[in-house]
Amino acid sequence: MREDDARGLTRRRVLGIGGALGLMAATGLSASAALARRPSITGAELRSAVLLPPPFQVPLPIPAVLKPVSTSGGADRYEITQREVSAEILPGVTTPMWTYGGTFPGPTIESRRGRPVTVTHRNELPVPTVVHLHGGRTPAASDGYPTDLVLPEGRQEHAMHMGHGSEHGMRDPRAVVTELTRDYTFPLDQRPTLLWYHDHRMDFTAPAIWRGLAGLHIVRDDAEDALGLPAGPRELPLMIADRAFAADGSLAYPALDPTLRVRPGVREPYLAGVLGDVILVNGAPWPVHEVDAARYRLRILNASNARHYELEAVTDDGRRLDLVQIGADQGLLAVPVTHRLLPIAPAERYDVVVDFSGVPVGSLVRVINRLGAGRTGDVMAFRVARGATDDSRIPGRLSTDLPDWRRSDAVRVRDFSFRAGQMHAGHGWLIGGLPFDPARADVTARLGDVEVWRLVADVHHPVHLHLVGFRVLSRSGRAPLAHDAGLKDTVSLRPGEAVEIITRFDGYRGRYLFHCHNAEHEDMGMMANLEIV
Ligand SMILES: [Cu+2]
Repeated sequence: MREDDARGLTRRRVLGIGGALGLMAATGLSASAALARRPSITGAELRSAVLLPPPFQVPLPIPAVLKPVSTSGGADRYEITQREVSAEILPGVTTPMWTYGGTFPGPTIESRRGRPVTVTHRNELPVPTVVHLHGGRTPAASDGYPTDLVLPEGRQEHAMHMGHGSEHGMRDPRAVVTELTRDYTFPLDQRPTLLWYHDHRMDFTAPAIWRGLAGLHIVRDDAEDALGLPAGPRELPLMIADRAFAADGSLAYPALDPTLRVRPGVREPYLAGVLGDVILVNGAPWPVHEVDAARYRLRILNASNARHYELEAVTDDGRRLDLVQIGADQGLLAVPVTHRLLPIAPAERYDVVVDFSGVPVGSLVRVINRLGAGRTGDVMAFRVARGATDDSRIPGRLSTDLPDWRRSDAVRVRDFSFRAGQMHAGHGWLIGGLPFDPARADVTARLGDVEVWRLVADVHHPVHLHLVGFRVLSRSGRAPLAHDAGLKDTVSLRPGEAVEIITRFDGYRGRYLFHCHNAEHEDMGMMANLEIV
């Protein structure tokens, strides 16, 4: 495809709020009619001002596994310093980034189910930070509530003046603010799965993640280890994230306040979400990885702010390899589900086995993005380097502990709309017609209660609940999709869609959140309180 064609395609397919919403408003289209013409992407794409490398040249980095500073007393203790570094993301280009421990992605933490972990985060960045372990079953004090700031050293007095919350002026009397360091404690009493940690600061989550504040956290247990799934070098974490680069090599981002301190939000036309034109996997642009002709377990996370992908694995001769899904956001499925095309929204994870054994040695398997155009249509590639023996397996039965909540178990049904609207006299993204306010009680749920939630969207909204996993019951009155299987913590609402989920609020009491994980939407109001009592 010529570059000109690719751009034209991008323009036609990328509709933000000026697209889908305008379409519905201006033409009086019903939601179902809009659904039929729904845009494949919500957001607008930034274009890099540096020369981009050809695809499949840079080796896939595997984030280092962090060593604990202590393992005594039945718990593991880690230390991570949040600091600015100069990274080389594009070959020969220097990019200042905000990192966990000096790398993007940050170091991976490997944990065992039920073995508590304490991570001491030290903030050496120029702004306050908040760490949230996405998908963690975490006591509220360590869940990274957006106003529970860790201030840079010497900023305590300043924050007091501004009212213990965001410097944007939203006051939160319950905020617990610390200076320089904070201990986050994770019991990890939960199903084994791929979690990720990232910044969650009030009003500025999107640009902070964009600058590099994201890392992986894997939880394992004996039952999963015993399944015989591909392991060791044949298990690969893949953190997919799009970025764009300015002429000086820095990450481009259309922040209204480039210091990320006072005024949140992004410029037009990026209000519906910021998309980059470079696809990174584990922090490398369109990387390539040499594999054996054997099964691999790919633990895929979409860490993009707003970009959705539809992933396919395609061989040189145009054959599509099966993507055998074994796990979802919250761990193993009951039985494997085979996909050819796997949609993945921001913050979702899929645990997938791909078999390279039938692929000729020396050839390439490309992972492509069916929602992309031009360069964003490629993600990464595997080069099958050698024949190999393979004693891994995919058991027909993967787990037997998935919750099977039924509608009749639910004590309550709640409805929430996720729509564009007015906020502070400007553009916002609202849940139930309201922008986020830390001081407002949105949902109060009793510990142990089962509830059904009905979530309705205008454009794409990947909706995430903290603390609990849930199951997808229906999509617009129909059965869930194949990739909705298992236990989720993020569900991708598509334009005009109504999705029902069911969950049980268990684990811990306290103040939690639910929000859209389009990070720009989240910063522009699309978040609400979930109080467990
Ligand atoms: Cu959203």
